Amino acid sequence: MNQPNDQWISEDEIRTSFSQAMSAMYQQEVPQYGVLLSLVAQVNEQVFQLDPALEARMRDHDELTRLGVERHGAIRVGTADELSMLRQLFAIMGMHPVGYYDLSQAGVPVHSTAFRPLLPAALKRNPFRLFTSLLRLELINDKGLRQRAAEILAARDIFTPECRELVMLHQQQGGLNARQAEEFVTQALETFRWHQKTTVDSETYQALHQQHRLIADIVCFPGCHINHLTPRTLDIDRVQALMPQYGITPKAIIEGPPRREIPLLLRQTSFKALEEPVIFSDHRPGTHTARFGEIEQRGIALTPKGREQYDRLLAQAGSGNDNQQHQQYLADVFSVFPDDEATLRQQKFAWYEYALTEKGKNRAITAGDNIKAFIAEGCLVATPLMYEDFLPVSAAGIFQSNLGDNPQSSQGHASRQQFEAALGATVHDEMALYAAHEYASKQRCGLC
Ligand code: OOG
Ligand code: NI
Repeated sequence: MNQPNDQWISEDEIRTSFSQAMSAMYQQEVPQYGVLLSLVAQVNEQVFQLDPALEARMRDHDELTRLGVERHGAIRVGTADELSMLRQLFAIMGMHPVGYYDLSQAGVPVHSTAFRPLLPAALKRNPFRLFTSLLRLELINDKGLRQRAAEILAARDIFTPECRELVMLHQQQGGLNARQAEEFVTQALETFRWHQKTTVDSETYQALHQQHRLIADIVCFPGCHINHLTPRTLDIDRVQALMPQYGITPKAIIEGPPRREIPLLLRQTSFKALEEPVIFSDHRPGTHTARFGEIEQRGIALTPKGREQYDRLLAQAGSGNDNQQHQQYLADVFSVFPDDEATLRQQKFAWYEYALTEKGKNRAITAGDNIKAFIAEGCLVATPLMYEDFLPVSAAGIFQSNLGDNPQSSQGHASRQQFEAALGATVHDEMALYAAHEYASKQRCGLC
């Protein structure tokens, strides 16, 4: 068993350096991402100007630190070995696989998880997450092409030798010192860098591209380039409306729930993927379209009961032709969903963190005491938990908005077992994490 060692750099620090390095690299690679970052920062500032109480509340709950650094990204890998190596690499930064997302239902030949911090303290420091998808080669129906793709993938190593060594070193000694941690960030970043040169000739690229655009994206390059990074806004409707003024064309509709008094789960929108020049291995020039930008607005985490209702209402609302119409449909359908903190809590639709006030600390509280009464008396406060995960229907919408105008299909069914076998670990259940957070807070208050 490895002992903690005070010369080791903490997971939180390594994750923060890595997320910063990734953001700097992506700003250079995709300048529109930099524009989006400043637009989001500007709108967040305006939101605080209009609603100083929100800023004060976020400051009180130590939520401002994460807002400034918060982003998620997405990557796609081709093999089980790549996925399991990523798991080991992200573990060094305190990022672990949470949730299983089956995208094959939506015609996208991948299944996914999100690597993210698990515990409240780490999430507060920096909640950096990476939505990570694994190609499902078995969904390529042309046998010859499937074989070819497998061979191409088997021949590449998306990790530098130094990165592999540092991951092993970490496993042996139980941590990384400052110099090693810095080198680790530099080496790990290489896996996610964009490469203009493909590993395949133009004919192979075309054949894979024709099968599915995503397959070409995953198979034909020497690394697993980061395909977007997403800052968190406090007003997604405003950013969506302002994007064109900043030379950015947003996708038609905002995914997820409608605008609410108490923001729910996750709302997302993206800008279209760029057409970028590439050079095939036979020296022919071409283009590849994969990398884009996205913004998100995060809200309250729902319990299984609340989530079931969300999924039902979302399916009922369907999809409008344009964003305005779509948001109107959603707002109408979601009018039956509670929209105040107390009702969401009392009906057990959402997760909360409980804390005693000064007054509450002087009271004897026992398990089974009435939470509602304590809150009313000013002895207890309940703060909603933020949703830290993703939504499969929204993710499918984001994938599809970047797959061009002719949707390609691929039939499949969820295969969580197969995904976990490739990952070399089981994925954490996100609901269990929220439940544990709520339970621990109740325990601290003496409520259970
Ligand atoms: C991932 C798309 C999903 C999200 O925010 O839901 C996603 C991808 O395009 O690789 O990032
Ligand atoms: Ni995303």
